[in-house]
Amino acid sequence: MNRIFVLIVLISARVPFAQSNNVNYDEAKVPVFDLPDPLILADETPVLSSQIWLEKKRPEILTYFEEQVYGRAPRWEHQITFQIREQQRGALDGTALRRQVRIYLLGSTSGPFIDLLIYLPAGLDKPAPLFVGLNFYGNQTIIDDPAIFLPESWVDNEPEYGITDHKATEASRGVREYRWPVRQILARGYGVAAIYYGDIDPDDEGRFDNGIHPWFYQPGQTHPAADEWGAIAAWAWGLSRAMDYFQLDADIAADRVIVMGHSRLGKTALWAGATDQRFAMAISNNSGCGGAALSKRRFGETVKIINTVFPHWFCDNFNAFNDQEEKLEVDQHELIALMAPRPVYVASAQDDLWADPRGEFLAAQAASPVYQLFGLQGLPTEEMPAVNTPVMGTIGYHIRTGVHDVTLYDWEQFMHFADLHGMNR
Ligand code: GTR
Repeated sequence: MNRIFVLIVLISARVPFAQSNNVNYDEAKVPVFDLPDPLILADETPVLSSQIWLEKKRPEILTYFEEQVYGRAPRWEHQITFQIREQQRGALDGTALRRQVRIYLLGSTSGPFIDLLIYLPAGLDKPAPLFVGLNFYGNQTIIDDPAIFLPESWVDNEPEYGITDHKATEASRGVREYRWPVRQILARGYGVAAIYYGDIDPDDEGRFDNGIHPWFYQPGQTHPAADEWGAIAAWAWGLSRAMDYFQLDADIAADRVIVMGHSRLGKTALWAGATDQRFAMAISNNSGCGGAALSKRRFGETVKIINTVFPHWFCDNFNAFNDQEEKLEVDQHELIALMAPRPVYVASAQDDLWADPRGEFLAAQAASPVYQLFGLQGLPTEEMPAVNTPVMGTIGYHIRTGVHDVTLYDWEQFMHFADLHGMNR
């Protein structure tokens, strides 16, 4: 009863925020703000080389994001174990090798696990590069393949997919196929790996008594400390555990794993790329506030809104910046810069003003000086490009027509960008 009440309050909390006049969609009302310079150390010494960036500035920025924004993930001291539950050569009408792996996160079958679904191009004579991404409703949603195991963890209700009691359903097979063009990706020589994000931490608002967090609590602890991981950091950590597996699978080119995510999972993809340099490339699709969009612009979704509606996504310290973005010592261009010198792609959608497309572009642009330190071109444009006109340096960006979503157009750019950077060599 209580839980239902809390849920209703939280759901209705989204409506006034989204429709409130307080949400700024007017460029003229963007406050004047100073972006932190990624090439100046906290003690004001300039960062003059890629070596100083890597040794001093990068850790400084990463630590700030860890302690004030996403929360620190615990150190990983367990031996990962994995079990190949199923595999089939000739899956998807002969075009794929399908492998389903259960990763035991604490190394024991009695502990928590995540289920990893992998498709690799059939008949490859060398390890395959791959795109890995989290999904919202289970691995079975990304393609209509009856062999995919349904998740066993909590799933958000979605009556349209037949999910009404927080359990994944047969009816949800393939319902998100339009976001995951698996066959096209395979035809381009890339693999696809999927994880249901709720296997790592269910996205049920405000709760920290389920998912991975409790496994790391100190005796008596019931909630992460103010600088400890929220849900986004946990999801990113889960992606790293998949990366642990990729390094052990001889069919996968572990040096060319591309982490991709949409929306809250786009925020997660960027954080995964920042915290785990084994990811060769990161792609943020419509990630917005707390992802690729600059917080200090206060355009569309703001720090206060996101912390109020999704109190479990970031660490508690992040609340100190509600309506006080000017106090942040970093901004999201520096999250993007944490990818350097690895390629990173930011995708916006024209009608997705909530995610602040212009703020996403400006962040990608403001990350460029860090790439230049490495002798690389960051984002090769001064001006925000026209819609459906991607720009690709070592940082790539496009804004496409349409709404908050992942489309085939987006994927075509991601694959092209990956090709440009030799991911499929
Ligand atoms: C929205 C949220 C965004 C974005 C999106 C999603 O409600 O305000 O930050 O993450 O959800 O993940 O679908």
